[in-house]
Amino acid sequence: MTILVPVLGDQLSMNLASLRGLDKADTRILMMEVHDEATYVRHHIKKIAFLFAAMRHHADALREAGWHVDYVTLDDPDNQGSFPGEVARAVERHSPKRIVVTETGEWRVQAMLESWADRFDLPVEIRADDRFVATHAEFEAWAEGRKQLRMEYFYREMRRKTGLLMDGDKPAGGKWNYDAENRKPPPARDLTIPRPLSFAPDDCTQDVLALVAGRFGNHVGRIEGFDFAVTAADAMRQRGHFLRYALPSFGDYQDAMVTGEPYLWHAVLSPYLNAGLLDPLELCRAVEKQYRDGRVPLNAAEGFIRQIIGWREFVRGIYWREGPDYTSRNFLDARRELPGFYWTGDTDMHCLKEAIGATIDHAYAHHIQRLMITGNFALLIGADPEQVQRWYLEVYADAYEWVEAPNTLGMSQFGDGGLLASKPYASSGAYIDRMSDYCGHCRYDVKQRVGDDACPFNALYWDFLARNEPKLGDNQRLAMPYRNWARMDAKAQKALRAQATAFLAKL
Ligand code: FAD
Ligand code: DLZ
Ligand code: SF4
Repeated sequence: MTILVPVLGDQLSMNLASLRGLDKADTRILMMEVHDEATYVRHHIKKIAFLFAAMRHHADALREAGWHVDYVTLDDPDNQGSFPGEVARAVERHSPKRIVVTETGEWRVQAMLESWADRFDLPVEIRADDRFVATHAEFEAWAEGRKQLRMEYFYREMRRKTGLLMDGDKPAGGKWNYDAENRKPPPARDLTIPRPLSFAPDDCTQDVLALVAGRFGNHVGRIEGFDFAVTAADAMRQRGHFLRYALPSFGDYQDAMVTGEPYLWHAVLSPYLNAGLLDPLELCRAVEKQYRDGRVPLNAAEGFIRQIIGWREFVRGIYWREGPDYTSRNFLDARRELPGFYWTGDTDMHCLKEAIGATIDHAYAHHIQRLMITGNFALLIGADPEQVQRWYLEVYADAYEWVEAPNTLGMSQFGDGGLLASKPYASSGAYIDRMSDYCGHCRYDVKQRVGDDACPFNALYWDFLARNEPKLGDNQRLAMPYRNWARMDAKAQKALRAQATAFLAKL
């Protein structure tokens, strides 16, 4: 009697929980390219291509390992276009005695899985996704009773749990966090900046590119230049490349931004981690080894490991703890439409042009571009966080709601009122100028606050603080900017607010 195991697009791991312990002869794996998943938000065309190509290669790898796989392509004339529709067809084909599946990365899809037992009148076993370090129960136990949830304390628990960068019960080097060493200004653009590997599409990937270009040509981005890794082996090559060439300076330049350099010393591994081609804990162990072998400094290794077992695990914990309504929270009551240039890059603000341009070209932008350029601007203009959140889900190849929503709605837009971040990540042009070379290439003057040539971020920043004072005025971490605002004379305040109002009216 057959067991049916649906494997979703972000479950491309050979060691997936739902496959463990099953007899290959009795198991039918179901993988499906479905229209609903490709369009519930209009995903970047390269994101869809990456996922379908990676899914097809993964199906081959599973077959080579002896599994029976039913693979439904998007252009199969019988394709029902949805997970439930395709599971229904597979149930018809195989009359399974039960369904086994790994929990998903989104409340929307989780609700589908939970409805299948009734719908198909079959036992459905939903297994925990153990590709993460913390279980839901562990996160709950840690969060329970705390007034504030702060990543740093959770991260220390994860260091203890995994033993990563631990010397006995003490953190390696004596400190938990070396971020103070990680804020170097941008280096000059030069040939020592590593570039991620580029992978030429094989025949299977070429088929996907043609299919996706034909069906989703009206989605953001272009299919040309597609060079993602789509197999676990190639993802491992990019991992090795990162460890060797980029990791040593990862910490130093983590917050830097340079014109024409979309990747800098970042790993460019998130699409592979999130789809399941790479294992996060194994990656962290490899990073630690680089440090222990004396090949990378501690600030780089610690900074990187914190992103994975700290931030990545922390945002996942928040997403599942907070429930399906998390994505509709709007603490600041922000209602503005996200400007159209988020989909075209057509703006004269150079920083936004760079960040959005990279996003459209590569379905990638590094963290500080996402947070301090596109996120910061959306926050300052009062864009509707739900719209902002959908944009991020659409445009990045690594975006799945469990990781994207807390980062966008929580960290970047303060939509959850400070659950995830202790203050809004709002800044004027001065921060962007300090951490990038963007302002030198811009038609605006970052030093000016009012006038035709003034950097828009400046007036928008003060206007943001002034307009949200009833909600943010007592935030201790904003005490200094609010004091500076209060010290400004009424005429200067009025001029800044008028400048912001005029800019917003033209958006
Ligand atoms: P690196 O900078 O090299 O970092 C290494 C790894 O650490 C990443 O691959 C990622 O797995 C992990 N990581 C780093 N920061 C975070 C974080 N804040 N949350 C979770 N994991 C983190 N990351 C996603 O994976 N998917 C998203 O949809 C996503 N949306 C974001 C939206 C906003 C508004 C912001 C500010 C950040 C978002 N991030 C998201 C986090 C981060 O920007 C990306 O993980 C990172 O840019 C991926 O590129 P990289 O692999 O080169 O990362
Ligand atoms: C993102 C995505 C897309 C674009 N297409 C598919 C698909 O056709 N088939 C599939 O199994 N998964 C796809 N995915 C990933 C799912 O949306 C993802 O599994 C859920 O959002 C849960 O994280
Ligand atoms: Fe961005 Fe202002 Fe700098 Fe121009 S001057 S790049 S708009 S921060």
